[in-house]
Amino acid sequence: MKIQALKLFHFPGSRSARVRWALIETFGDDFELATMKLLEGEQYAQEFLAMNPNHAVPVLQITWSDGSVQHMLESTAMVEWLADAFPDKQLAPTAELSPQRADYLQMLQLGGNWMDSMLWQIRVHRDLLPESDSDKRTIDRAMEKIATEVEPQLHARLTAAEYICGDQFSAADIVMGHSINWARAYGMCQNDAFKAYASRLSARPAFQRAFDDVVR
Ligand SMILES: N[C@@H](CCC(=O)N[C@@H](CS)C(=O)NCC(=O)O)C(=O)O
Repeated sequence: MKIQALKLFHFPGSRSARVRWALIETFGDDFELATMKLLEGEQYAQEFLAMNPNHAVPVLQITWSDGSVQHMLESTAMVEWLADAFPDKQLAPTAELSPQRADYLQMLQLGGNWMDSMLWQIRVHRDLLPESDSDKRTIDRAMEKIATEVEPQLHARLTAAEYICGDQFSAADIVMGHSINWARAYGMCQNDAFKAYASRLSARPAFQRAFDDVVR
């Protein structure tokens, strides 16, 4: 089936920026962007909860050519779906029995799941919970785990090659690049290999457009 229209529910710099980046890399600019007022609680409006009971961005509203409307959730699934749906953009190894495909999915999930869940713990306890509920030990544990267990794996890859799965940019870099930049904002992943990787990613025009609404 063909896509008639796409609308991305978004918040600047958040996980929806991964999807905005992947959309620009694959589909182009012809989609609607709805920026949510998360800090004012707009994600709890009944209309939004009907699309995403998890009250979170991104939501990708897909209007199909037969007029049906679908609401897709989960940023990592969206990035993976777009990369597979636009094979001419060469953002993913073909879905077949190959070491490249296995490695690509591993790194996409390591960034979008394993690392993301630890970064989210840090975000919640550092920035979102009231002081009385926040737990410094949770922050310390997650930071320690990323620094001692995850960073060395990523560092080894980024010193051996330009991108996370070798010398070609892939959708795994969209998810992993976002998580690494997130970790960098918390003071992790600071050395030269990570710095050079972040510069390579931010030189991409699609990256620049995807993050053009982030207030620094
Ligand atoms: N696993 C989800 C997580 C989505 C998520 O937590 N989004 C955050 C922004 S990065 C959000 O909208 N939070 C608002 C809330 O939880 O109320 C995904 O990757 O799409």
